[in-house]
Amino acid sequence: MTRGGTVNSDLLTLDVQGAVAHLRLNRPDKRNALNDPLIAALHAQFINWPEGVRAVVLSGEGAHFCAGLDLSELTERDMTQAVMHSRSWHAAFEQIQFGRVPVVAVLQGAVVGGGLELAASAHIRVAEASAFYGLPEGQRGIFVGGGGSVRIPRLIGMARTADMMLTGRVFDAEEGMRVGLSQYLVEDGRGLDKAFALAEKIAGNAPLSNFAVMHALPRIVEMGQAEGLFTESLMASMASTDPQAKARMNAFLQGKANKVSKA
Ligand code: 1HE
Repeated sequence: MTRGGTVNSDLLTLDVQGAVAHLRLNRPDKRNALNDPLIAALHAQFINWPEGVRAVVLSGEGAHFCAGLDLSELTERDMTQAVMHSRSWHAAFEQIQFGRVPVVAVLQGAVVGGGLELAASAHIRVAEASAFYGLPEGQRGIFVGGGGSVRIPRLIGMARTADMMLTGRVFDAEEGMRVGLSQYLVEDGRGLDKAFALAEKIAGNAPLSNFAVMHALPRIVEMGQAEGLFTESLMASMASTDPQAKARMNAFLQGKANKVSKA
């Protein structure tokens, strides 16, 4: 399935520019709905980044980020196949959240159902003004199965998630930004520029610092205070004794590194 760190699939398009990889869902005629081959391709890609990749921009081709589960597949499964299907999404999205490199998602148009579950697996979400968020599973007679019940309440709280699922409430881009579905909101057509600017910054960090944010922070958040503080000390000692940390701190002390500024 993979060759030279690149998944060979028509459903995904990959461009690598230096340290930043751009991965696009490439099923615009079906609004980037997620069928089994697309989930498998995502899974394979997120465990196979070319060596130099340090950050990923994930976007959807066309006017919509992703219309969620490919509903045409739903009728074909019995209960055993259905639970395995959900587990295959979990495995793929786990690789996005807890993989090797941070992921910046660009959201436009529909970010619904499994599309929102996919977006919630990324580390940073940049929404364009056209973005809207929904969990239509209730209307379709199903339940989230791609990690939505775990990740979405952690972004926006259980009550808002339940409201979306029970009533079909749709948040527009402004509301989504306010409640925490995106960290950035930009004009239509500006999402990729913003995401690449953020990804370049992320790619410039020490790899061990990015590792700590991706792998230690979300686990510490789930711990009790005593365990969290202890784990933080271990992670901090690993990061601060890495040669990258020493070099970067010396660069600052010699006036060769950026100051903290709002720009
Ligand atoms: C699809 C899908 C899909 C579009 N599965 N084929 N997701 C949903 O319930 C969302 C369903 N989709 C929509 O509400 C709308 O399509 C959109 C708001 C996303 C876009 O609307 P629009 O007017 O731009 O496009 P369209 O005309 O509705 O769709 C274009 C084509 O894409 C059409 O196919 P065509 O062959 O007639 O051209 C649609 O059938 C097709 N299409 N969305 C299959 N989702 C792990 S559990 C996760 C559970 C879920 O994700 S539930 C939520 C499912």
